[in-house]
Amino acid sequence: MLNEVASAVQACDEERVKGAVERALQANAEPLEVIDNGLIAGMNVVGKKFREGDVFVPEVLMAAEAMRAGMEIIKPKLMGKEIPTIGTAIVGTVEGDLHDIGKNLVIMMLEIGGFKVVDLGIDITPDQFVNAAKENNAILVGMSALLTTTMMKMKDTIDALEEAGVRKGVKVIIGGAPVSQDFADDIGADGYAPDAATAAELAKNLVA
Ligand code: B1M
Repeated sequence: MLNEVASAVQACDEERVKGAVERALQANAEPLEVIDNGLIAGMNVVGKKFREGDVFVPEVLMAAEAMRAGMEIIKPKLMGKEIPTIGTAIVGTVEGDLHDIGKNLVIMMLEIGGFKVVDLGIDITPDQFVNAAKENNAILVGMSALLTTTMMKMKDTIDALEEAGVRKGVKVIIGGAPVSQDFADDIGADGYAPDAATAAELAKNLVA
């Protein structure tokens, strides 16, 4: 059943994804399982084909849209009961980077975990992170990067937070395919998470 979700994402077929997700949930599949083993699994295949030059940007965007449509159905199932707000997190994709699918998953999991989340969007400069942290009185800054060419912007942002005198008041977490725990340690982030669910757990532990 989750294969059908994954294959519908690969086919870039939004309606088929919606139907397959609904059927999986009706059959009592765990929402997180549908995300990981259905939607993300499908996207990973598209990613591999993209890397190998078998599909191109338009197909990847259509697959991403199909995945998003599936996420919209799953989100309310994960939200469940009202959770008191832990505090505000600001989350964005770093400067020069337009990838937002992983970031959006992280935001969803942080919201489910009890954070109020301000989604800064994509291509966010260090100054924009700093201003948003101040304006929102944030306790957590989350940065996503998918490109080896943009990951150093995470360090620039941490430096900018430091220079603006807000670094001590926030915890900084990072994630995205090219980054790692070692990289997080090197640039002075408070934590790294390999996936969205782990990011929410890490964030909760850091601000506890
Ligand atoms: Co791009 N792209 N892309 N792309 N793209 C990659 C990243 C790439 C690995 C594909 C490849 O060729 N091998 C490659 C990067 C190579 C590198 O730097 N090492 C690449 C490239 C090169 C490019 C362009 C330069 C292509 C070009 O134009 N020639 C260009 C760059 C544009 C830019 O950003 N300036 C580009 C463009 C695009 C699209 C616009 C077509 C599209 C993005 C659409 C969108 O996001 N709205 C796209 C996509 C979709 C991908 C792939 C295929 C899939 C990424 C994705 O969404 N995965 C990707 C290949 C791949 O990763 N297999 C690829 C699903 C998502 C759920 O996973 O984002 O990893 P991910 O998020 C995970 C974890 O990483 C983690 O949690 C999520 C899962 O739970 N996580 C965090 C993410 N952020 C986190 C933050 C946290 C914690 C965890 O804390 C805050």
